[in-house]
Amino acid sequence: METTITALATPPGISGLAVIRVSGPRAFDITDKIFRGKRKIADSESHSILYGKIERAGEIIDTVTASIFRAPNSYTGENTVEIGCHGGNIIADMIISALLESGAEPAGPGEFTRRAFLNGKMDLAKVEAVADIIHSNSVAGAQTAARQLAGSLTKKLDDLRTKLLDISGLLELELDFSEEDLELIDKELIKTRINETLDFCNELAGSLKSAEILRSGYFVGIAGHPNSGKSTLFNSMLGRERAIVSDIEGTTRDYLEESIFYKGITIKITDTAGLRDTEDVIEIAGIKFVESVLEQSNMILILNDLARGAAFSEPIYRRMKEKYSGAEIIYVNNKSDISPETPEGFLISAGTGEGVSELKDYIFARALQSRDRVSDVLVNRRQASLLSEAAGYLQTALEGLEAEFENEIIAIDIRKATKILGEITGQSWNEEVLAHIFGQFCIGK
Ligand SMILES: Nc1nc2c(ncn2[C@@H]2O[C@H](COP(=O)(O)OP(=O)(O)OP(=O)(O)O)[C@@H](O)[C@H]2O)c(=O)[nH]1
Ligand SMILES: [Mg+2]
Repeated sequence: METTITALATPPGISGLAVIRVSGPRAFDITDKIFRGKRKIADSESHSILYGKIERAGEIIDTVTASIFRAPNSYTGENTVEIGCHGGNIIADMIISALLESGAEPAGPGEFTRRAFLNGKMDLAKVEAVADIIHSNSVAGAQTAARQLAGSLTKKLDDLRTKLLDISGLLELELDFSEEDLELIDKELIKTRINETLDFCNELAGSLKSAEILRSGYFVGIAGHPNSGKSTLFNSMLGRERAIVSDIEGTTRDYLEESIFYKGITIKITDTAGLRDTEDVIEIAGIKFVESVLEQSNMILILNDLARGAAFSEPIYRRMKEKYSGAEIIYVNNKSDISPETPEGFLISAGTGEGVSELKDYIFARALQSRDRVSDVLVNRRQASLLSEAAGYLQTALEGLEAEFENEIIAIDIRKATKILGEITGQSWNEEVLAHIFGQFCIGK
């Protein structure tokens, strides 16, 4: 971390202001080479703001503010300058070029946050919360990530690790006295403690799906036979003519995805190509797409054309239930306006709009319920898989206790679980893990 890095911290494009970050041991003298103010940055106090001009090859580029943060009291833990300049496509680029000419290096994706982690300013659970806040698609998601950034997950994990370390310590302590045939520890208490941790790990790992809904939204796929009215329903739910509707079978060939943001949650609705046996190569390609869409759906609406009978799409419904067991599959009868039948369940007319708002309300209610499992921690895939792994070791430890294995053996499993929990916050880490985490960041963060 000998280098001094720089990048634009705000999104590129037209804006009132832009912020350029400079961080590293030479942040002050590199910025001083191009900054003209009343004082030098290097001579200024931490957490002060200087007003001045940026000069490059004798030309003034912009009038700016320079916010000064002295190590270790900055985001990265290094000397940092944040240059606030005018927005737009040109000015910030010119200032960054001037900084690069003066000895700074371009920052990689997430490199500021990576430095924050390596300097002990932030643990990995907090780093991941930063990514979540940036990418969050729901109000609740952003709030939960903010709590996580404030340390809620870190604190919980630290508590658990301490508990587990205590247990393995006790088990090993008893080992030292084993010659004397003393029963020093209460095995039942140990079991309870392990069980508590196990429950926590399982619960948190199990909240992954809810967390992903908070993070990216609730995915609803519309599937069914051609002409059942999928595109008509899609348009009706969006409230605008987005997809082409016609009475020709196979009108929709690709899939169309749109978002509705409602009551703080993003619902992503996808209209797909109708499912049928066909020779048309383009349609076959479209039907293949349908599968990839449905695979990631939280809910699948099987839209049935009631004019062809209420049971007409049941074979598709059964197939979907079998194939996508992780999703909620719902049978919806459409075209109520042209059929005298009144079957049970969802009955709508996508054409006239009858019943569509009830269906929409149901989808939102389910989306809200599905996030209930998230309390104050937003787990991601990496954390969930570590939690499951730790749970596996704890389960083995419990079984070992049950079978009255040697303390030594049980303590090994508990130590392994402890180490894995440490990987979540980054007490133990490797380059691969860091590359994976910071790869999801953008440049400038
Ligand atoms: N009467 C009536 N007609 C409808 C209703 N919904 C859709 N239609 C008609 O059914 C035909 C097919 O509608 P689409 O929405 O294109 O059907 P689709 O399921 O998207 O069809 P593909 O894209 O071919 O798979 C069109 O002529 C629509 O106007 C409805 O509720 N009532
Ligand atoms: Mg269609």
